[in-house]
This record gives sequence, C-alpha cells and structure tokens, in this order.
Amino acid sequence: MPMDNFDSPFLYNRPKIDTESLKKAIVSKLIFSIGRSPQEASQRDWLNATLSAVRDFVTEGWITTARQARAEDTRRVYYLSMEFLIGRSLSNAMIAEGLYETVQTALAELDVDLETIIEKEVDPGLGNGGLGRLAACFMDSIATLNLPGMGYGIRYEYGMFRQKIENGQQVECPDAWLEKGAPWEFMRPSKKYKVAFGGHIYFEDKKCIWSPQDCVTALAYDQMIPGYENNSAATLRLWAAHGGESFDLADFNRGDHLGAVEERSSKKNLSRVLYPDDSTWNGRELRLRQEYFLVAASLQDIIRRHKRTHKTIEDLADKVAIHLNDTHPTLAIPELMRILVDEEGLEWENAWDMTRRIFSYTCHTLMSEALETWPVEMMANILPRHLQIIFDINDHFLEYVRTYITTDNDFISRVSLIEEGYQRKVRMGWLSVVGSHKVNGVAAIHSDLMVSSTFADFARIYPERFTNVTNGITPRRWLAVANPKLAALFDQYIGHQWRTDLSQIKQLSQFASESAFKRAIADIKFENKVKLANYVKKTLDIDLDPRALFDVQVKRIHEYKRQILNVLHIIARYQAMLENPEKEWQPRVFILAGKAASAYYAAKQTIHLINDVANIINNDERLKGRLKLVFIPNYSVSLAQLIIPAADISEQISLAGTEASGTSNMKFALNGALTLGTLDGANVEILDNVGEEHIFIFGNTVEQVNALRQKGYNPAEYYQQDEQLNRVIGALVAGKFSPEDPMRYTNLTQNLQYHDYYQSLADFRSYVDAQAKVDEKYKNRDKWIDSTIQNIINMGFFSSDRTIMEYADNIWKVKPLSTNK
Ligand code: 26Q
Repeated sequence: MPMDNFDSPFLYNRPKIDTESLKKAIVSKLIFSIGRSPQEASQRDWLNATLSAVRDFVTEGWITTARQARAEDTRRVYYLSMEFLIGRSLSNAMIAEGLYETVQTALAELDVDLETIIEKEVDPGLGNGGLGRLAACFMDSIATLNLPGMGYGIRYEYGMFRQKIENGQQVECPDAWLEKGAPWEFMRPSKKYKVAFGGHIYFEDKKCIWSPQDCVTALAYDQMIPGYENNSAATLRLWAAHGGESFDLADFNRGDHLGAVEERSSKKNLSRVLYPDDSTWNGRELRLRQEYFLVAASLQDIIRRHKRTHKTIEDLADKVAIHLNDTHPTLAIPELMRILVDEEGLEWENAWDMTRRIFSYTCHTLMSEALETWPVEMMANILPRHLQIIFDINDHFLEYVRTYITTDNDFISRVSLIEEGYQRKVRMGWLSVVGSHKVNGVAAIHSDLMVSSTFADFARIYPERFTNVTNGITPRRWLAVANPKLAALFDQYIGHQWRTDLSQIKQLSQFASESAFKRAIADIKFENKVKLANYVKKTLDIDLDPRALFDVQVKRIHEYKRQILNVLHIIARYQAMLENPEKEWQPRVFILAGKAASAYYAAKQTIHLINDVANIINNDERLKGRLKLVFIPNYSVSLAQLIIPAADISEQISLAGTEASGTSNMKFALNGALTLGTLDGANVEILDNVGEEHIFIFGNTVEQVNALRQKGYNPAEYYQQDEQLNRVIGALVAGKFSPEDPMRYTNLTQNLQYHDYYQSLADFRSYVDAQAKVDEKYKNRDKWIDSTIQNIINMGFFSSDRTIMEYADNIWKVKPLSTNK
C-alpha cells in the first residue's frame, strides 16, 4: 500500500490524551471556535466545545480511512437510504474513541457536568422509525468493521416532527433541528451537483436526448460515523438542496405539520422536510422529486469518484456495489442506465448487465399498501427520460419472461413493471427486483413470506435472487451507550470484546447462576427504572414506582402493531382489579410511546385513547398505585436509550405476518427485558435463540391468521363468547374513558366490532393469558433474573455486525480494509 505523507503525531499508537490536555483542547475550542469565555459559556456552549474537541479525534481516523479506501481501490458499497436515524453523537463518539472518562473528568474540573450537556445535544430525527434506525446501525457496523462503504441520504431541514400531547391528542411541531447549529457535520462546498427535472425527451438518430425544465443544486454535508476503537470512521453524506431555482413545489397540504413547515419560509426547496409516513405509501409529487434528488446527486458523486481513479467506466461494476434501502431510492436503477447509455454511450445490454451487478435491494414490508407505485403520468412530467427507460427495461424483461417461462397473459400483467388500469402506475418493488442481483427480506419469516406472497411470481422467474439477512442492532449504541452500567458489569466479567464481537456475550453464562452477578443485573435494572421514573415525574408529573413491573411498547403507532390490543388488556386488568381490589395484584406500569403519521386517523385515535385511559387509571385511588399507564411524548432515538434499559417486558404484539422484522425487540432483549410477543418478524428468531422458557409467545400463527381470514373472520364471535372481552368493549362503547365526550371512540369500537382487520380480538384471550403468566413469573424474582440473563447472553446473533458481514460476504462482495492501527 502506498504510504501517504500524512504525518499526524496522533496517527499510530495514538496515546490516550490526558485530562489536562483535554481540558486545554475543550477550553481552546470554547474560546476560538465558539467565541466564548469559560466564565460566560452556557451549557450549550460547553456542549459545542466538547463536541468539537471530540470530533477532532474522530477526524484523523476518518481522513486515514478515506485515503486507505482510495489507495486499496477495492470494491466499495454505497448504502442509499431516504432515512438515517443516527441519534446523538457525543456519547457514542466518546465511547468509540475511548475518551468517556477523560472527558468526564476534564469537564468536572471545569465545573461542567457531562451528563447535563449530553442531554442538550439535538437528536437529528432524519427518519421515521425502524428502517431509518437500521440504516444508522448499519453505518456504525460498517465503520467498526472497517468496510469500504459510505451512506447517502438527505439532509432534511426539518426531520420527523416533534410530538406534543395536548388534551390527550398528538400535536405535530416542526423539528427545526438545524437552528441550534450542527457541530458534527462538515459542509463540502466543493461537492455540488445539478439535479434536473421535467422537460421533454426527443430522439436524434437513435439517441435519446432529455431536455429538462428545472434544475436544483445538491450540496454535500458529511457526517462522520466513528468505528469502535479502530481509529477509523465511515462517511454519511447527506444532500441539501441549494438555491432551488424557480421551483414550483407541489401542494403541500398534507396535514398541519407539513403546511406549517412550508409557510415558515419562502425559500421552498427539495430537502425541506421528511415525509412522516411509514408503512403506508403516500404518492406525493414532492416525495418523488426528493427520491430522485437523492439518487441523482449520489450517482454523480459515485461516478466522479470512480473516474478520479479509473480510466474507464467499464469496470464500474467491479468496483461499486449500491444498496437500495427499500424502494425509496430505486430510481437509481433507471438513472444509472441513463448515465451509462445516454452519457457514456454504452450499449443497452452492457449497461444493463453492469446495472444488475451493481444493485441489491432490501424489502422492509409485507403489506401491499406500503408498496411504492408512481402514476405514469406524474413520472412522465417529472422524469420523462427515466419513464422511457423503465418502459424499455420492462420490454426486455417481459420478452425474457415470455421466452423462458411458458405462461399466460395474467402472469405477464402481474409481473409487468407497469400496473395497468384507470391510472397506470410504475411498480417500484418490481423494478427493484428486476434491476438487482440480490433481493433480501429482513427476518427469516419475512423472507419466506416475501417469496410466497409479495414476490411469488418473481421467485419463479429468479429463484436464486432471493435471500434473507436478518436485521441486527449495534451493541455500541444499544448497550454501551444506552446502558453504561450494564456494559461496565459485562466488561468486568468477560472483558470488553463483546463490544465488537457480540457472540462473546455468551461467555457470561459461566456466571449465570452466581448470586453476585444476578444481584448486580437486578440492581442495574432497578437503577434504570428509577432514572426513567424520574424523567416521567419531571416531564409528566406522574409518579411511577420502580418496584413495579415495567411493561413497555414503544414504536410507531400503527393498526398492525396493535397498540389497541395492549390497551384492551390494560382495561381488562383495570376492571379486574376494581372487581377484586383485595387480591395481591402485581404492581404494573404500562409505558407506551410512538408517533402517528400526520394523516393517519386511526393511529391518532389510538394515542388519544391511551391518554384517556391513562387519565382515568392514574387518578383512580382504589388501585392504590398498583396500576399506572403513561404515554411518553416524542419518542426518538434518545428516548429509546432511556426507556429500553428500564423495561421488564418488551411488547412485540403485531399480527403474525405483518411486522417484517422489528428491531426494538432485539434492543429490549439485549437490555434484559423479556419479550411478550407473537410469532412475527424477528420474534421468531429471538424465540429460537433464547428458548421458550425465557419468552412469552402468544397468538395465532401466520397460517392461523390466513385461515381465519379465508373462512371469513368475524370479530363478534370473540367478544360475544369472551365475557371479559365483552366487558372491555362494553366500557369503550359506553364512553367510560371519555365521559365528557362519550362518542369519541365510536369509530374505533365499531371498527373493532365489525372489521378488526388486524384480528386483535382473535388474539385477546391468549394475550391476556400470557400476561397472567408474566405476573406469575415475576413473583419469583430469582427465576425472572435467570430469564433476563438468558435473553442477554443469547443476543449474539442480533448484532448488526453479523448482519453487515452477511451483506458484505454474500451480497456486496466487499472486504474490510486492512486495519488502521
Ligand atoms: C414511502 C413513500 C412515500 C412516503 C413514505 C414512504 C415510507 C417511508 C418510511 C415508507 C416506509 C417507511 C418505513 C418503513 C419501516 O420503517 N419499516 C420497518 O423496517 C424495519 C427495518 O427493517 C423493520 O424492522 C420493521 O419491521 C419495518 O416495519
């Protein structure tokens, strides 16, 4: 490897900095970068000075990593995602650089409390939920494994809305996360690309020419993603739209939130706001423009980088792998074809072969309403050349299908990239499958269902293309950062190798029956519960008893995730307690959190109901504090880091066959909560790993769900036959939880009684029974802790390092760079 003439005094065998030097570094940042004296500095000034000092440590490794990747010239992977939910940077970076204690001491000597300033850092909400957080865990693993890879996304000016609860209801506030400055990012004024839209196409000889109408500039902002103690860092490059010339944005009145954001400024642009939808697809024109914006800027950047070191574009597919995080960046497929054919002059066949070798695609859903399709007419207006290319891809594809598979016209119209009908639509999922060499689901059951349902026809055409890569989570953020005491305990027992090789956590099994170890685990859980209880007291003025069982469901609010089932059980428990107040009830705290898409009425009603029920329960003195319900507003990565380590029970109760994987289920288990869940998504693999004594599984299986649907599911049968359920529904129908507005939940109850698409009532009985088993088990705290430990030590498989190595080996074919010590 050629040696760079980059001699930093820190570069090799970098000495850990001492407290005095770090103090000087922070104060110097405070004075010279922030422009404040220590006497005048606010907590935020200290935060920014500290961030800036810590950032310097990451930067050196980052620069070397980039140089090394260039020098080694191996194949690289580019992860394209409309969302990256990276969370706060400071703690994670300090831990990655081995600086935590030194910074803490240095600040303490300056009379600054590290914990206080950590809480002041903004948490960039550049994602909706699971998919965005997965992308962030992947970046962390790419950095830690020293893989030649990079992420591309959008630097939304407004991330996911901030959720407030007013009168029990969700209120959306714009998330102006950049207003406080973004001290972690690097603006790259030299990395600018034009992105064109609209206009028309015409042919000159056989060559297609696109004459666009509008143009916007994409400007790069880089975020460093530090690897764990490896003197290396990956790049997450986010594009911001700049000076959008003459942009006529589509109407933006999708609920108050988006409207409010739009009105705040006249400088409309493409990277203004993240669409706050997950799971349901929303065909807004601006969203299509955003998707193309990401794709066009990223591909120009990738190709520029390639050309800088290679004479020809012909070997692009040997050097570049591009991963599509769901179909959101799938326009990259026709965009690459356009570049190769129109701009580079390659033959169609050659270009198509390269394209397919370059792309791979992950599907994150099973629900048909989540599949992206764009009206042909809309695409013709915004991306006429891409539409033309998609038609051409379709022609070649259908010709192939006709030649190789004897089939009927029905099959052809099912697999066509264009959905026919009153309004013709481009099917982005189909395009992703056809244009990629590998397609994966995100948990074993999901990948199986994918090939038997959503992509069944394609699995016949391309059986070798489909595969599974079960999701994972980074143990750095989700154990070391989120639960430092537990992490320290593990370090003490088995060393700190588990941080980069989570399978080592299994070694704790030798201490699993030692009483000192067990007590330490229980004590740490208790401390985490106290911490959460303090937060709830401070922000919501509700008293929680940390000795109670903490039962937690935190995730986006969606009918398929069945927060309603959770509420039905809480009401049933409430009624049972009132009926039999003298019984020895296990004290319980139910905690829920999550955002509802702005236009999703049923999800918003669910939030309202949770708060109404909480109000009644929390103020009912007959319960003597043995039952509490709290909805914690504004769920985010940083709140997850507070809530998850405090949980005893992890609610993963989606209808079987609807949750592709779930990832919070893994975070909870790693932090010692026991899963109460259905046989859905990654719960199935968690069951396989922890064993059935250490998990509470209930509810219908996918097969039973389908059978029920087939025979005609009738929710009435369930509540008529189940007295307890009948009373719960009865109370809701009678408006018992909203006495001032008894009709408030009429829609919700009617829906449950007559439709109940997600079969909550069918699973109610087994859910309530499973909840009784939870109480029973919690009585024997010793056995409970045994199960807690079994959950933790069997989470090795769920590290995103394992996930990323599977992608690297089987899909991307990229290898780690030689180490950067
Ligand atoms: C698409 C088009 C227009 C507007 C919005 C969207 C959109 C945005 C986000 C559609 C879907 C999403 C997010 C989906 C998501 O988070 N899926 C989750 O992915 C996780 C990681 O694989 C899984 O664990 C979850 O099961 C899955 O629900």
